[in-house]
Amino acid sequence: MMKSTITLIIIFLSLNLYGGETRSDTSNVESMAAKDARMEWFRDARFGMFIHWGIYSVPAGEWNGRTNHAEWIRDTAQIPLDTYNRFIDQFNPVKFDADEWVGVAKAAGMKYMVITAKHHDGFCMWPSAFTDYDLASTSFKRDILGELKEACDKVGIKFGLYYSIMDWHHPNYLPRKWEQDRPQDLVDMEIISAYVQNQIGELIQRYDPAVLWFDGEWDKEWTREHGEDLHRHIRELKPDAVVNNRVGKRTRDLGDFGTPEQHIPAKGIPGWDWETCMTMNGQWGYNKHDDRWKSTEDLLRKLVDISSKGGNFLLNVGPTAEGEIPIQSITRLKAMGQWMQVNGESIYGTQASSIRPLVFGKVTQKVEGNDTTLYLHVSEWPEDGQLFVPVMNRVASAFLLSDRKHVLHARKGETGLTIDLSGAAPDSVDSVVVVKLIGALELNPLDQLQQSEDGIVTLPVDRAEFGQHHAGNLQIDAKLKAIGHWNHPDAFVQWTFMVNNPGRFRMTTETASLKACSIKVSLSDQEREVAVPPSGNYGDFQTLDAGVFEIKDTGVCTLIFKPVRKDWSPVNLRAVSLIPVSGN
Ligand code: H79
Repeated sequence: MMKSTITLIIIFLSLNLYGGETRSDTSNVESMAAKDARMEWFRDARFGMFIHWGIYSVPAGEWNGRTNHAEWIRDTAQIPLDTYNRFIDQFNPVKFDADEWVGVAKAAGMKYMVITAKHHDGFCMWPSAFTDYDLASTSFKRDILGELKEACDKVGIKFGLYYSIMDWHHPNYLPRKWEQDRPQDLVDMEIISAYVQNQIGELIQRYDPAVLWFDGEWDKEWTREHGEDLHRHIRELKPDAVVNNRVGKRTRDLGDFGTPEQHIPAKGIPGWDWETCMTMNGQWGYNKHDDRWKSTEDLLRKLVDISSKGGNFLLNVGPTAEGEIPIQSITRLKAMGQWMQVNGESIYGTQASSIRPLVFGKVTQKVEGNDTTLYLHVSEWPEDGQLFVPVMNRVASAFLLSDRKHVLHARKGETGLTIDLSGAAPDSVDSVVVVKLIGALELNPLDQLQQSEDGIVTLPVDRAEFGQHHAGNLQIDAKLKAIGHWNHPDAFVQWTFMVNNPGRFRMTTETASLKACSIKVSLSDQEREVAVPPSGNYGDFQTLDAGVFEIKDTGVCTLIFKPVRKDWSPVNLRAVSLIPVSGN
């Protein structure tokens, strides 16, 4: 009697809590349960296709002899409106076949698609009631978005729309600095806000999009309040639409998910949904000269890296003005699909794993009931056949995902599990080993990087975490025992470790590089630029003294090495040491 009264009170209290969270006056605040329900498919999906297609596809990246343009071409080549508008007449994608595009996404293992309904140029890829600057003014009289939506529905792919708030055609949006066509004194963000809401309403009504992917929100004239109004409007019209954070000002409290562009955060975005969007070559829109294609291997590793950090991968294609997805994209997506066919279970519906960086590759996981399944993505198949994970659980079973009958023996040691792989890698890029654990994941508490008794902190390369950029793939060079392929200044390296004896430390590392450049070193609250002198050769290492840093408190500490953008040239990096400075 007593017990059930308490239970009732608890139920009542928690109901009341939910009630309190879903206040109707601020529709942005909702219960966790409602958000979870809306996000379920998105969290399971993990892999989607981004499509950048518009009248900017017509010039194919080339203008007046320069070949590095794409969807920004009206701005980057400073093309006057009436010149740009000639592309409208030339846009006639007779080869467009919605089923074919959707088939490519499906075969790749992608679960959703997001296509540019309107990019920054303002041209609308559907017949809009709110402007003539739209598909209806081309000679192509078909409903492109409608055909794609229908094709997606047929095969169970979620259909989403990209919409740029920035608009280089609307007379009331801000003109570009160089622009003569639209005068500054017509700028009126209330008109823009209404236009955006009208068009989003129209898109929802016509195409019922599962995702609304905003962009071009960064001009300060688009305010948080505009974003809130738009968001509320969407919630009223389509409560289950998944909306990205660029609806407002990229904050965590407006929109459903974060949108790292062209990079993969070092630790994902803990406590929030996120999606990395990325190009397959260098550009979003079609550019016939762009041959900076990422390899299938690189793309697969990025998909796995993103999954292991709890995010989605929205991988871009830029079709031609005729309506064809470039063959280079198709071959890569096909190969990714073949891998997904075998290994999809280790990607879809998985969660980030809290296991620290491991030499062999990445880890994804699933929790089913009380038990945990680990998916070990082995990209460096160990020569001795021994795979170590610092996990203390008992093992129910272990096997290769490519051959479930291939049972693997797992040994429980003092510091974790060792799995006996015996045999060759089933996949040269990423072989998945499934380990079914009993109970919730138990990490080895002593496994964290620690200060030694003499106060020294050693941060080995194989325990570094990487913040990856699209144009590169930081990785450990096994021969040099160093971090290499640091090609892009937006890629960075970090370590987290435990400090029990704080104080002042001299930081040293070893570097090898061809040209002088600088690294920004951040430790606790201190940040400093450290000059890296060239060593002359990527294999010749020299000691770099990064100076003295102070760690004030005991606890977990993060050290970050970020390139200084100016004059960046790749640096190979070896273990970092923090040595206590005497006289502490
Ligand atoms: O739609 C894609 C990009 O067009 C858009 N977001 C993705 C999803 C985007 N807009 N702005 N940015 C990305 C970042 C700005 C890049 C710029 Fe540039 C640097 C604008 C001008 C210089 C890149 C290089 C675009 C034109 C030249």
